[in-house]
Amino acid sequence: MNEEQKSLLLESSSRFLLSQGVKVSYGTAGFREDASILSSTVYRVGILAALRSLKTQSVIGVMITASHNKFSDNGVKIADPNGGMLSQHWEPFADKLANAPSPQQLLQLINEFVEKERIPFDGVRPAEILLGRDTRPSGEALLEAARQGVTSIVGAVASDMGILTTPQLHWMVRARNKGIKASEQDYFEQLTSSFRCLMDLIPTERKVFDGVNDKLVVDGANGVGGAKLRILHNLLNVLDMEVRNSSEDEGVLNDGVGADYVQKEKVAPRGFGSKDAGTRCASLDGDADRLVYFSVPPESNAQIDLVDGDKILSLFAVFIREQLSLLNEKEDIKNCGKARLGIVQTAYANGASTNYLKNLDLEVNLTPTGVKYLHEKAAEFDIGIYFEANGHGTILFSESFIEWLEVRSNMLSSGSKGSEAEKAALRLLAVSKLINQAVGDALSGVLLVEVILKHMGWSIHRWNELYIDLPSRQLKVKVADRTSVVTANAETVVVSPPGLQEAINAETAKYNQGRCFVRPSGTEDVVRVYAEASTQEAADTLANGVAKLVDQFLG
Ligand code: 16G
Ligand code: MG
Repeated sequence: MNEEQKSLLLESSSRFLLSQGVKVSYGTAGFREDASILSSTVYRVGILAALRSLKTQSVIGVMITASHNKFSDNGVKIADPNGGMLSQHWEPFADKLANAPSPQQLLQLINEFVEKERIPFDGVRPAEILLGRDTRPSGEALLEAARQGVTSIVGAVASDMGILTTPQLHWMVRARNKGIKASEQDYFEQLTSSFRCLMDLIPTERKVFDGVNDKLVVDGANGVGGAKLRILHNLLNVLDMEVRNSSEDEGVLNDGVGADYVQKEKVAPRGFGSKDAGTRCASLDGDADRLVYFSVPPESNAQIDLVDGDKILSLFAVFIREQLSLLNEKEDIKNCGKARLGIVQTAYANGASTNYLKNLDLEVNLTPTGVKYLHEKAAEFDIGIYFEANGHGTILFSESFIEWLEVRSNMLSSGSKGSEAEKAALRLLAVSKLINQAVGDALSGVLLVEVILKHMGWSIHRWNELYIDLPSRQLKVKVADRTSVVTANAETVVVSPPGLQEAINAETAKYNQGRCFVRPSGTEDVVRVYAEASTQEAADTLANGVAKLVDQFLG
């Protein structure tokens, strides 16, 4: 770094001093705190993004959002060149940068890192960053802090992409780096055209819907996803869809609404009730990277029927598998019909879903919690489907498989009459365009679920009956130091403190179909307990028993 660069960093960082006593942590997917203390963090993430852009010679994204957290919080997520989460290799630097106590120490840290990583400061390709934010009022000032961080690197350019969902920004970063059109309009265009393509490919005999189950009502968490979904709905003009709880409506972001609330509490969000009994409903989280479905039972006060990420995954798996077997029927393309399909879940996946998928002869892999782990694993397959039970997930297609599908589908569009195999190739290609390849995206998820249900001729109830969830319970335990819990084997086993896993095993063995694990949260100062058993009462008692053990070992 030359002197001009050093003095620019010193000068701008003196405007974003770290508040006394504040310690922030990168966590699972970026920094998240009360918005009032975040400006120095976001400014520094701006610097980090610019350095990452120089290092990778690619466009990087910075998204200001705190997802499903309360209204007064905010946060920042970083999108890497492929649209995925920031490389884990850079996370420790992110932590150090965010907590550097003074401008001098910040400069020293950057200087050392730049040398260690050999980040080119030759000005050949200046850093380029796309900035986005959700609808939180604190977002505007924080976006400005990010912009100032970016522009404290000489020559770096920050483009404000406006109010977006998190997956839209990730999509744009990926598209920009692939050299394809990357505006919000292009995003909508790609989603609508691939959705229409899938609708047109629904077998004629299945095109008769019963009308009763056709309507979809979506809870937008009072956030950005609701507003964007309304735009998509208007553009499509074919879905019977109502969006409630959008940022344009009254109501507080994530307050008694949204996918996180619906999935964890198993209750209907605000604005939904017995009037919606039997209707197919869906819920997005605050930044629209999670999606769950549900239906409201006729009796008021009853729990909803939750159709969570595991069931969305199962629906996608059934559909993809059907298309692959259609491809397989044709002798000359057998090899590609045998494309490697992989499923990726976490330990939170309901045991009944994992059994169901294994019974379909699918390869099921477990990874630790957090999109970066699931995504990485799913990318190993020709088609990798990953989902967390909380509704975050997507379907990844390998470049080589997409190329192969393109060859098949070109043959079809150039006039040959479509065989079942060729239609299956076209469907898979359309899915690869509809479903976000960068990160889980509730908007593209809704469209894919809707068209698959129509393709199958299934109601939400038929879909929900693919398997019956085992009763489960999640609890959180406040402990002095959550980092003293260390896990292995995709968080299914505690290795430290010693003796805790043996105690959990002994407790779990008392229950029919019992399964239980504990892990430190990556986003909150707690240890989480998950328990599953053959009855709700048993799952509750098991979870409570293990929570007590955690307390004893760590309290
Ligand atoms: C973050 C993760 C999500 C994970 C959750 C777990 C991303 C984009 N988001 O929200 O995937 O399920 O953390 O939270 O990776 P926890 O560690 O507090 O249980
Ligand atoms: Mg989210």
